Amino acid sequence: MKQLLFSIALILSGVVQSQSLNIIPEPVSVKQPRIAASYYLNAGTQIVALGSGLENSINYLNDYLNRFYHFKLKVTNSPTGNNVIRINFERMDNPIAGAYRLSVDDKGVYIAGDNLEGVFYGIQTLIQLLPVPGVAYRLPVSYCEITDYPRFSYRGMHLDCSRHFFSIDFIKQYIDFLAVHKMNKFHWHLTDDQGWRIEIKKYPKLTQVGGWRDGTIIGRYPGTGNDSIHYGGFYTQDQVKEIVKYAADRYINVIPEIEMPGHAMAALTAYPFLGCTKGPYSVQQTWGVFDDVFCAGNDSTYNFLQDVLDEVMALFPSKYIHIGGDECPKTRWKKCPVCQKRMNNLKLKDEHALQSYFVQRIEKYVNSKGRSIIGWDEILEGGLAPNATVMSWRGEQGGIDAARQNHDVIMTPGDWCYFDHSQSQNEDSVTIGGYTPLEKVYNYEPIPDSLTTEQATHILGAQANLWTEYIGNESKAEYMIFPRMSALSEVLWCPKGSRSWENFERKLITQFKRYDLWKVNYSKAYFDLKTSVLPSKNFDGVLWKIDNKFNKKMYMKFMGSDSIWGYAGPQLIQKSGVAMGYFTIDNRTVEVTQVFHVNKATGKKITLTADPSPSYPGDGGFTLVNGIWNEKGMARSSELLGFLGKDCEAVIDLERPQYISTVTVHLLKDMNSWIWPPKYIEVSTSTDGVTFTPVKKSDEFKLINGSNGAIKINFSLFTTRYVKVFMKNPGKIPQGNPGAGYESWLFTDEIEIN
Ligand code: TNX
Repeated sequence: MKQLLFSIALILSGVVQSQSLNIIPEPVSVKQPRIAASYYLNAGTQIVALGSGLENSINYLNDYLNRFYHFKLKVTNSPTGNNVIRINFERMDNPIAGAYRLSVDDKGVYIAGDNLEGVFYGIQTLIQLLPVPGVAYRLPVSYCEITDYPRFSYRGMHLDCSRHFFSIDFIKQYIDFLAVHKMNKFHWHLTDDQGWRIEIKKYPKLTQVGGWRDGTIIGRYPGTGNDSIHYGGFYTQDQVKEIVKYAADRYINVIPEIEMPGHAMAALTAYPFLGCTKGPYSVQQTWGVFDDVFCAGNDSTYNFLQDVLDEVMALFPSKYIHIGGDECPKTRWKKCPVCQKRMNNLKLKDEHALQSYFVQRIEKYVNSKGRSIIGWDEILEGGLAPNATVMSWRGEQGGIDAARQNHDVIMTPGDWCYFDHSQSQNEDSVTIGGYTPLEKVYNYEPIPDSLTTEQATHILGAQANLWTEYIGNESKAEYMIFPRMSALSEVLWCPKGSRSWENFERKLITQFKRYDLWKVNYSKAYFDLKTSVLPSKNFDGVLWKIDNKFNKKMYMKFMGSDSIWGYAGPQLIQKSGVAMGYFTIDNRTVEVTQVFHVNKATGKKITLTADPSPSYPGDGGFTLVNGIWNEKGMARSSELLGFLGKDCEAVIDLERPQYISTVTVHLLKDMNSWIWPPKYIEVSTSTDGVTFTPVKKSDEFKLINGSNGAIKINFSLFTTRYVKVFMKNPGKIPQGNPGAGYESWLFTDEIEIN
């Protein structure tokens, strides 16, 4: 009865906000009739195009229908009957191109765009009104009235084709992914240390030599070896033209990025005269930042880059040319007589000013050809080039600073927009690290609160970056962007404050079916079980808590045993092994496993003398005795405690005197990320927890795998109740290492006592 009343109420309530439609990004306004009804699109539907230049939109619709529903529509100016899609223009005067109106009723479908983009987006919306999965000859389209327009003018996706090379076919597919999400900027990262990917006629060695490397590291940096496989590829100028046209037909602007002055090893390898030391150089087989960069002193560098940019600008009609500007070490410039001479002549105060000179000189050239530069936020250091647009990637601050200096900004802050980060805490494949789940992307707000209304107008939009160090194939690339790209599309399109995560979650179920229809790979992390480890009240083990957001019944088992039981609350774990939890939803089984390493310290009372850094707090001291080793480097930083320039000292109470013979401290070592093992560790013991006697010290750090390692101290068997473990921070990073002169990080994840 209650339900009946509810449905009557719904029928009478008039317009409903898109509660049954599944359009992503959500349109600005959706009205549906009181009583749901549908128009049916079929092979007899005719398209009437009332304006000129509408071929792109019509072709797109027909290609989509043909691919996924196996029929096409006829275009005519003299339709018979009401089975018609009418396409037209209507002035809507939205400041940003792309506004449209769409209505579906008994007279068929009507789409009117404010301009060509608008029509195209109207077609995208119509496509999303079609049933999924495809293959039906009569497609119901719900009656509705939609008015829609974008919030931001820059709605972008980036793809790094240097670290790994992607085929022209995949680039086209990627552009189609943008199109269906009503995105309009494709940032094509074409050059870097690991490969130069764009043919430049005047300098053929850039691709002949710079396009290839003789191997790639295996696994996460620094890697477990090198695969020694000759790897590379490049895009010919004809292929580039093909991509630019393909994108333009979808109202997508391709912005090429030619990296300078850093990330230049591939170019230097091809033409060693471009570097300060003149080589020899090699195309890099590992990831990171390299000291050899374009020489900023020699005019020949600038002449070369201008020649390259001439060819690039001839290929890409884009107003923006991205010139990189990030992560440029000044090591070589400091020693290079030509760079130093230039600094002297120009009275530049330091190498940052030299970088600024470099970027400004290139900007002047690009501007002289009627184009503008975009640079990563490092271009703020040492003085911003006068007309540059800043891409803020090291957080939001670069964007805020640039907007305050009245420069345009594109937001790509790592925490929300780096799609090379993991989206699941149970990620099995290697990623660069970080944790950027779907909901986090969805809740991103590109305009920082601290900007005035006037400054906020400089935020043109945002973009997600797909760096491909650990993305070696198309399927992985799809997995990393989906479904996060769908979330980002709402961030960029929907009016501020109108987004609804609940509504997005509802639409996701259909969106997953669309991905299936397109046959693309995507992450199922949305369904993930949430897990946590908690202290047990009696210090007799740890509790494993699992949760799902769908209120589904969950089950548990221990691997290697046949018994399965219904999960009834946090499970006490008292022995080492692999625990597994799972549930089923929508015919899929979602499972999670956790390896526990139980020892005498596990779950015991622990006190830290000083807190870890607020950036890496873990669960405080408990993290060191929770029975979980961090087996994924920085990728799972919630499992670690980080101390910046500070020592770590922990006291564990074993509750009663116990025999012990080893203490093992699990640690991380990744000098490129400024993470060093402790100078030494020292174990002290006590019977009362007050007076401690030092027992043994050790500095014998052993790498176990990747960046994970440990220091283990062996004793001859003795008894103690309290164990104090002191880890000495190694202090300032020595010269000749990344981050030299800065405080080093000490990272630990477990203290094991046996
Ligand atoms: C930083 S973002 C880089 C890239 C890496 C990326 C990995 C930026 C301007 N530079 O070279 O691929 O981190 O997340």
